[in-house]
Amino acid sequence: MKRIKCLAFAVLVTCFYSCSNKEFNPTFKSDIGNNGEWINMQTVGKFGGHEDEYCSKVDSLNEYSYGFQKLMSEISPSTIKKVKVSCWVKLENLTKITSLVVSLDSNNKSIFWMGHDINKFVNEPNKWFKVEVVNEFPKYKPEATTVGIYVWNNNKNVAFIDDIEIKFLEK
Ligand SMILES: [Ca+2]
Repeated sequence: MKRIKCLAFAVLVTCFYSCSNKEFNPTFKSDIGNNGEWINMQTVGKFGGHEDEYCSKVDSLNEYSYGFQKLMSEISPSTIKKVKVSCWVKLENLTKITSLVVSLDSNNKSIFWMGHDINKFVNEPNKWFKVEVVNEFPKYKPEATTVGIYVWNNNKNVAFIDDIEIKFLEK
């Protein structure tokens, strides 16, 4: 009886793992400072981050925050339909618009570009707020297309960015 129970448990565990493997949602998280997927790391410093000292700062010198850049075929060989992005932001000035950008480039040509106004997620200056956006991608060639995700202070606003989390979805 005990052996049957063990066997049943093993089958259950195997099923759980194989079932969960079918779920496709590669996630990239960063509390900053670990790997090569992240660009513009020169903007990162001890500026008083969301949950620790470190975050990325954009200002009149740095227009683009730390962000994510990767070839789509390195994320998945199958087509990704959607991306969910969240990050934490702190703004000094709420009157200047700052954007969270999601873009696809194919052979140095833009095939998708969306600049989300992050100010509408922020109620007070100099406090951390969470920004969440979803984008649907157009058709693209995974082996020739690069995704880019970052904050752009097109108005030279001072903004702090931390804890970018990216989920790619098949549907
Ligand atoms: Ca941080």
